[in-house]
This record gives sequence, C-alpha cells and structure tokens, in this order.
Amino acid sequence: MTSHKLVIIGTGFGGLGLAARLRETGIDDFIILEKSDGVGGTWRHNTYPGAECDIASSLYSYSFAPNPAWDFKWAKQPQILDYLEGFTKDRDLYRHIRFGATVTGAVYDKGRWTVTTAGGKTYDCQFFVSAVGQLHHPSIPNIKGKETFKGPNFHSAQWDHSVDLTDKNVGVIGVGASAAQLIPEVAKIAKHLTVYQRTPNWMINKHDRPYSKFEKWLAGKLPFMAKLYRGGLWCQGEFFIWPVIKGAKIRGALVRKLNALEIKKHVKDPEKRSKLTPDYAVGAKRILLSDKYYPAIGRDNVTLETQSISEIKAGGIETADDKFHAHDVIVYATGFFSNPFLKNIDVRGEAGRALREHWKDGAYAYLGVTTAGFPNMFILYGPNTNTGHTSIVYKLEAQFEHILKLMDKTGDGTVEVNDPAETAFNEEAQEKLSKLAWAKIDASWYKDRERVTNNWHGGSTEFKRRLENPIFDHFTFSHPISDKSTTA
Ligand code: N01
Repeated sequence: MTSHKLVIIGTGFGGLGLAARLRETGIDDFIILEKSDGVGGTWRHNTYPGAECDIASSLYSYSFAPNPAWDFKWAKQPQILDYLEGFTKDRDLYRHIRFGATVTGAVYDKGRWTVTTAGGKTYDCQFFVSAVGQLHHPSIPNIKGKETFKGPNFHSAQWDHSVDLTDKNVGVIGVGASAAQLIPEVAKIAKHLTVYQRTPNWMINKHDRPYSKFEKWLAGKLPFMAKLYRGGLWCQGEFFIWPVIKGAKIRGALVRKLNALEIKKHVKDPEKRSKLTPDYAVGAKRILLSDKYYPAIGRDNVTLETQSISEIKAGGIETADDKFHAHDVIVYATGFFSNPFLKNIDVRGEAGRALREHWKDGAYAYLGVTTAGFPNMFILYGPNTNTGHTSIVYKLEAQFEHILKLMDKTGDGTVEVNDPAETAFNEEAQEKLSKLAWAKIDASWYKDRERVTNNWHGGSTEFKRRLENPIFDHFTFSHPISDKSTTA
C-alpha cells in the first residue's frame, strides 16, 4: 500500500484538470487511478462515427489551456482526445496516473481513506476524489430476446469498428445526443436504417464550420481575442438557452419555430414530420444541436419507427404492431446509467456508512461536491452539477477551486460539510429545480425517480460564485494535533 495526499479516480476532464491545478498550487503528492489504458474518459470511449462535442470547443476546454488549433467550432472526438492527451503530457501528469486500475471500493477511517482496486491493490490517502463523471456506464435496455440476435450488436459508447455497416440493414435504438450524431453517418452507408424512437427531441441547428487558417492564427497570436470569443460562446448559452430552461416564453417559442422550420426543410414525409415533433416542454430533455440529423431522417433509406419494440429476434426487431424489421446489425444508442452516482464503487464513510445507502432516495451533495458523513471526500461533476446549456468544463473549473480552498483550510486534518448546511442547500436546489423544464417530464437521465439529481438549479455565474467562495462556516474542520474541531 502506498500513501498519498490525494487519490483521484478518473482521467477525464475532471480528474486531469484538478491534477493540473494541484500541481500549479505546489501539490505533487497525488495519484490518479484510471481503469482504461489511456486518458480522456468519455472522449476515449465514445468513438462512434460522427462523435463530436455539442458545446463549442473554445468553451468546452480549460480556460487555463486554450487551444487555438481547434479545426471545427465543435471539435470532433479525435481532436478532443488529442487535446486531453497533449494536456496530460504538457502538465507532466502521466507519472501520476496508474492505468488499468479499476476502483472497487473506498473506506474512510480516522481521517484517512483506503482505496481498493479490482486487482487487489490498496492506496492510503488523506483526500479521496471521485472524477468518474455522470455518463460512464452504458445502459442497454433489457428488451425481450435481445441475447438471441445473431448479428453484431453494440452500444454507442462501445462501438465495434470491426463491423462494416456498408450496405447493411441497421437498426439504431434511441434518438438522444449520441444517436443524433451517429445516425447521419450510418444513414450515408447503410442499405437501410431503421431508427427506433421513443421520445423525439427538441433540436436546433449547430451551424458547424471549420475554422479558417486566419482565425486559428488570430486565436494563437491574440489570446485576448480568443478570450472574447469564448465569452461570447458562454453568453449564448447563458442568455439564450438557460432562459428557455427557466420557461422564457419568447425564446422557447423561437426554439420551437426553428425546430419546425428545420423539420419542414429536410423531411418531406408528413408522417415522419409529425413523429419528429416533441410534445413536451422545450428544454425538459437536452436540446440537441445538429445540422445533419433531419436531413438523415428525411432520406429514403431511413425509416423512423415509433412503435415500441416488443421483442428482439435472431434476425431483427419486432414492434408492438407485430411488424418485423430485419437487421444485420443493431446499435444501442440508449444512453447511460446516470444514477446511481459512483456506480460499482463501494464507498464507506464514517462508521462504515455506505454511500449507496446514504443516497438510496437519490444522490445529493452540498454544492454537488461534499456530503455529510463522508469527510475528506470530494466529488467532481457530482450530483446537481450538470447543465443543459453550457460547458461542463467551465463548471469543473469552479469545482477545482472549491476543492483547493477547502484543502488549504483543512491542512493535515479533516473537512466535512455540516448536515444542516447540506440539507438547506438541497432543499433550495430541489425547490428551484421543481420550477424548471427538467422537472416537467416523467423521466430523463437528469432525474432519479421524482428528483432532478443531476442538474444545477441556476445559471453558471451563480455556480461559479458559490463554488469559488466556500462558506467555511458550513463545514467542520478537525485538526489532528490538537484534536479540536471548529464548527459554525
Ligand atoms: O443518451 P440519452 P445519449 N427503447 O439518455 C432511448 C451527453 N452527450 O447517449 O428519451 C427505446 O440522451 C431514449 O428514449 P427516451 C449529453 O449530455 C454529449 O444519447 O428515454 N428507446 C433516448 O432516445 C447527452 O444528453 C455529447 O424515451 C430507448 C436514448 O435511448 C448524454 O450524453 C454527445 C430505450 C438515450 O438517450 C446522453 O446522451 C453525446 C428503450 N428500451 C452525448 N431505452 C457531446 O457532444 C432508452 N431509449 C458533448
């Protein structure tokens, strides 16, 4: 067993960014446990055709590591992975990472955490940080007969690149953000593509384009211009999409109008058009951005099937109207287990309390980062920190500063959020969330049963302000030498 100041799980944007900030503040005694064989997290695993970001890359990147070389406004997955790999190298983080280390448990006892991996290795640390993200475990629905299908079948996040879809009959189940990116690519080469849609999405144009050489030069030579541009992208999310989620009537109507115009422009078949139009509040599910989805659905070789799937058979899919759709390949674009958080990791806090028991009615945490009963544990991109309108990387940076400030105040001791402060925060968050579009739909990956467990209740300015200015009175700091506690 080795001992460290921190053990972090995960090398996505969260784990790598915190690691870089730790080093900048002079903390070098940490390791990052990564179950994969390389860095990047979701940007390593999601390699499906068409994978790219749906938040513009100048904003979906670290403010302290701008990249003037983005080829497109919304970078493609390989370039985002390159960015993260380059960042890891530039910041000399590789020596901190232990690859092939799947964390299975973490136990707190008397001011220290013991973190265990599937290989049986243990690591002792003062601070335990989860940076495993919210969209990590692919979800394949338990559809009757799915194991009987004879052809290749895989999840969008586990794309089998050995399978050539050219001239094949393909079925894609799901129409979320991943499906919206992969369907146009599959439609181009498949003989026939059947898209199984349960709930349509509100979708608007991305207006993607490559950056010119001059723009890249400008971003590299005049960082001030690049910052201004980043600020402009941030404003679009904050002042156009966020009000829609809050229920702004005119902006909501504009999204509906833009959506209807795009469907009309690209889809000639009236039946397909009506199937594509959502009947729920704009913003209740993620508003998707795509220039390519409706043109793909409008193609003659694409069927939009809205009958529910009753059974998967050896040669294809049967729908509730007893129709059989023959398929050579089935793709599950069916999303992720966003709940429970920290799935498959047995986390035990004070007195052996299990995190999964603590969160049995749905995950919550004070400002999304700390939870009572689990001292010296920090969660990056934890409960109620997601967003439907801006960059997660922007929000992660505020979480890094929150953690660094708490660590600084803690010194060699322990820090734990006070239960009343956490309860008050959760009540405030749930009260505000109940008025937003996300609460106005029965199910989405943002929710665990009735509660919106994944998303933040306000704008990102408020998030940044609250996270970066921790109220120390909301925490109990214990100091090992005097063994005295300071509380509010
Ligand atoms: O997953 P989803 P995703 N039968 O949960 C359907 C991020 N992301 O991987 O809506 C039939 O959104 C399900 O139907 P319904 C982004 O934050 C980012 O696409 O539940 N269908 C839905 O259509 C995004 O929000 C990027 O009725 C079934 C689909 O599967 C998040 O990841 C790119 C079904 C799942 O959609 C998740 O997106 C991609 C069943 N039994 C993703 N079960 C970026 O660009 C599920 N479905 C940054």
